[in-house]
Amino acid sequence: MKRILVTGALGQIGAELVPALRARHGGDRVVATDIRMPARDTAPATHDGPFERLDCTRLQHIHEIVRRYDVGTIYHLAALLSATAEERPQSAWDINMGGLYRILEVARQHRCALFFPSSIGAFGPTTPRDMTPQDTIQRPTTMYGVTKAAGEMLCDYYAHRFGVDARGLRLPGLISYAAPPGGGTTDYAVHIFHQALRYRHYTCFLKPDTALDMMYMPDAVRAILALMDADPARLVHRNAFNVTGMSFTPERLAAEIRRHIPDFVIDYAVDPLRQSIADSWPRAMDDSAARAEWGWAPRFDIAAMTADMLDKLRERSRAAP
Ligand code: AKB
Repeated sequence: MKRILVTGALGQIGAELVPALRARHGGDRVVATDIRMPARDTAPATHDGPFERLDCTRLQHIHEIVRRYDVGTIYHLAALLSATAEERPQSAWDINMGGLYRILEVARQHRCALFFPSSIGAFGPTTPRDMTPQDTIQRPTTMYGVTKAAGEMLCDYYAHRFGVDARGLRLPGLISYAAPPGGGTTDYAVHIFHQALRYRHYTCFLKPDTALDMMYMPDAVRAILALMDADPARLVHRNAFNVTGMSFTPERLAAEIRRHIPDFVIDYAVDPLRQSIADSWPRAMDDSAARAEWGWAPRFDIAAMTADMLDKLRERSRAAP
């Protein structure tokens, strides 16, 4: 059996996708890579299987790793997130677009299947924000969104023109306990849990009534695996499927946390950059294409996610030395 390559393996998705892939296929069959070296003893991506340092803008190095490990499927997670991409738009273009283009070229030449995570960021202020359709207006106003919308089209192009089995999801904001997100607009929905447990207080960078589409990471990992397992004959879209788990505002999430930590307090210091990005994104997407074409259904709503996040973070802090 050919091996699986994961780029950006030390990031928020990789930290949970790599262990899930290793549990399914065996540790040595999943090659975790990242531009960073892992901090000693802390990164699950480096346990039970190979880890390689990889800069996805270096074409020859990607070829070399794919050849050396006999890779058949690539999960390309390496990217800058929305707020960082807005601060460093030129680097975001090089990393997000340049990286994807090189990965697609390697996939074409080595006949690899590819997973590409797009995002709610691929939409913009002229897109319907509620029940955002699968096929609709895409005029993003951020560099992150430009790279995600163009990335979706590039994946479709490689699928139709060269027969690369490129599949992908439009992921909402992801909430997870295993690894922190970095540089995103939806990151508040992770930071709030850490601060609630530690200080009973969180200062949010978005306005209290900013509704955004969100998903708990176990659902995201299930969605990625289910899409990659799906029968290609049933896939009408193949790439850039809307998937959603829940939609909430900061004040709604704070109220849910208060059901477990009654003295938790939230206040607000709005960051204009991240607020303007959030205001251009969907509040809730219509994921009926994913449901119909490959059987997608989320398991976690805001109540189940909040209870599980708090349990898991408490367990981790008890286990910490
Ligand atoms: C971000 O906030 O940039 C990401 C995303 C929604 O794509 N979490």
